[in-house]
Amino acid sequence: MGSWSRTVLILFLTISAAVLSTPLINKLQPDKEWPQLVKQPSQDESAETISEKSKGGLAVELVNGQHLAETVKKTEPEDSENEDDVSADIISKCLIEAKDDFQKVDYTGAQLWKVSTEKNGWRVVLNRLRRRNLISTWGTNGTSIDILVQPNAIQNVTNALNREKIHFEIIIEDLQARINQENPPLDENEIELQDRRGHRMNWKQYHRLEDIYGFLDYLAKTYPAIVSVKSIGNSHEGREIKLLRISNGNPKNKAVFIDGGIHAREWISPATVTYYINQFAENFDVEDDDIKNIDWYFVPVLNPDGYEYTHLKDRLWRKNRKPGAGRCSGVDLNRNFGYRWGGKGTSNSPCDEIYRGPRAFSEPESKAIQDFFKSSASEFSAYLTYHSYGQYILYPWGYDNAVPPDHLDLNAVGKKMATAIKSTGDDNYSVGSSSNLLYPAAGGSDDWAKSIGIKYTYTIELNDRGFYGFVLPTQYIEPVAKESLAGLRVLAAAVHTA
Ligand code: 0X9
Ligand code: ZN
Repeated sequence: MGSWSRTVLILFLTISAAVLSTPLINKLQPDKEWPQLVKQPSQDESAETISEKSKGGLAVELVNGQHLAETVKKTEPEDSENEDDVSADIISKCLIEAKDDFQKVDYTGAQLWKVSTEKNGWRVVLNRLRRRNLISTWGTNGTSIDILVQPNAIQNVTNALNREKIHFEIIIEDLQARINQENPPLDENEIELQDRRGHRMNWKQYHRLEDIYGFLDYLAKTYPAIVSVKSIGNSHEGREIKLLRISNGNPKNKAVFIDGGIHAREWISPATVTYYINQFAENFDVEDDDIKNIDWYFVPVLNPDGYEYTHLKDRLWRKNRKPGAGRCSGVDLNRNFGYRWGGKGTSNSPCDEIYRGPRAFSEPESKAIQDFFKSSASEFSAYLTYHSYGQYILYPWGYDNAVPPDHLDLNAVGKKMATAIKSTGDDNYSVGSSSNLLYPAAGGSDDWAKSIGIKYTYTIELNDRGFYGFVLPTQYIEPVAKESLAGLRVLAAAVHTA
């Protein structure tokens, strides 16, 4: 080919590429921009895994408008979450994410609003805003829903709500300011204390995975007669999924399984589960017989990659860290379990917060749980999975508005748990089936546990009480964990009488 024809060909290709990519770029409306990405010093750069820096690629993943998840109530028109297309908006968003490696997501100016859902149509309006990526939805109850509004969407969302006369109030003026205050570093005295204690956990702080795992290993070493730790699998990025067992070895014991941290940003969950572990292991001799005569299995951080990611990159990340092959990453582990997988309240779009993954148990983290139950000889009477927020004790089914045959037993025990919690702390937990009380959402670990025959299966949604959302300050760790432990004791008693 002559040099003239080559020049013409190159010119033609360049113009075609520009024309073809234009619609994608134009799709980015101003109100669909992502939160500002500002380089912030990582708390501990050295702790970042190689995969965070190079393997996964999309280290800063937004987020924007995708933050919850919380799906449509069954009375409302079907959302688009089950549709099979990944829109150009989302694709272009993912492309933008890809180049912003290494940076920490900054929520300066982002706000949390509590919006009334008293009238049926109001949720429909909110779902519309969410689908347009103007808001993301967080916790909900019967009368309101919390929404995260990015700074550049505040005006549009205000106008939309005012137009429909929907009531709302601002709960958090600046989310980044709250994030900055949430988990202050330890003072010198505490650091000295840690050294003497033999582990770093203190329930006055939210800890990194290394501290949590160090604590589990410490307990196994200190109390080998009753405590053992093993790894039940590895996450996408190769982190161990550690399981701790506490047992007096009585062959008649029933078993109880407890997990935490399925959702990365719900920090109060691993904090609470480790609090229980500490309570039982450190005081085993003087514990109630109900506690001593149960084989306890704890996985405090079922999503270790996501958990670390919330410490290092994006405080509000929910999913695991399944690499997205150049597109959005992460699977919602609580949509990936294998009972009625793929049903309501799930998405097949990798960019969604409630992405269910390509198939049931596609994720190493959920698969680890399945494998563990397959190989365990223990007889499990209860499965509790800890989340936040909203103070709920939820039992199956979650996949749709139906209840298992023994739902009255589950309801009765749940109510007793709520009463015990109320009289220990002061929180009112609501009890009911999760599809009924929250929203239908298939593929949850609770439904799967129930489906394999575990009687007392609950999702516990811990605090916030309405002021902090997922960003619950550290002074709440102890009260939340302590009152919820009262509920766990009721469960232990029920296991013995079942
Ligand atoms: O949506 C969830 O996965 C849970 N709520 S959260 O705000 N922590 O994300 C509720 C799960 C309830 N169980 C099922 N739907 N199976
Ligand atoms: Zn959750």
